[in-house]
Amino acid sequence: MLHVFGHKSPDTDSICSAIAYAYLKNVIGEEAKAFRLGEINNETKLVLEKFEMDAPPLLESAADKDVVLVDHNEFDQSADDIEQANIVEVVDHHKIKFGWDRPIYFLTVPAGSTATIIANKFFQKGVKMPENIAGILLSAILSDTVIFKSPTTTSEDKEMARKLAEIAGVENMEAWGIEMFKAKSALSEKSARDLIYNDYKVYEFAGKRVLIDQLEVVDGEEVLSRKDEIMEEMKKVKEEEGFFAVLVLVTDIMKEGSTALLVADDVEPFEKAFNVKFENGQAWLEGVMSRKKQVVPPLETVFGE
Ligand SMILES: [Mn+2]
Repeated sequence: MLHVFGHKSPDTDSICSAIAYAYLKNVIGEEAKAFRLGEINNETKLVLEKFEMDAPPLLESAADKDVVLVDHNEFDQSADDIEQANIVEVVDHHKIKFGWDRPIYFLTVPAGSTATIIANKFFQKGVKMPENIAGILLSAILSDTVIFKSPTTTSEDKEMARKLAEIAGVENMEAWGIEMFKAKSALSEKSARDLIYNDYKVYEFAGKRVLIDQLEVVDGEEVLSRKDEIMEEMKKVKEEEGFFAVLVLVTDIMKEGSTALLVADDVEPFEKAFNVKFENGQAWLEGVMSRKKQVVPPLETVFGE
């Protein structure tokens, strides 16, 4: 049986793409089941409730299992024992950072979400899509593209979203998207540590490990009023894990930009990458909505990778 899962600290795209792809695999005669690599966030919870679907179970171990990776291709972001698994396929929309010692299916499309790629597979194969699958795939597209505001958005994302909305009976995509982001922004009850690990990924830039977390919010002030507490915790996380830096992006989807909070051994590469000055560990990054497209590439350039 194929074990289908997205990245750690799962977002809506990772969960919904895994569910939909496992469904498609079963329809075309390959036994498959969706899994998750961490807790479901508030936004994904709302999506699954709305379309009446269960969250996939937590994957205990990937070792010796046949696995399909969706929405990621970096081992750092995958199951801890991913290198003991038998990876048979990858479907992703991130930069390729993958090597394997056997031939596999590897599908990468520079789309705004993995859900766009999975939706397209249904249509290409002529597989009838249930309403709830269309609903969760649509939600994943809205989530990853920040309701089409992110510069990662492609015409294919919009085209797939339109088709999915029709099948799912979602009349106002924008309104549903904002409802989702409001659920995602409900962060007030979270501890500072949970905020840092809310939607984080660990990257390696020229051997330096950097944790980059993103909080997509409808109103940035709510989180930023807790700046001191969050920065204290960022320092602790950095020390405990031996990171070169911990960067928290508070992305304000209405103002269309991000406040960056940074604790680093050296701030200079970050200032250079984003062309800003950090004051008390804080800087405003105008227009920055996408970690993948606007944050990671300039850091890679500066760190010389
Ligand atoms: Mn994604």
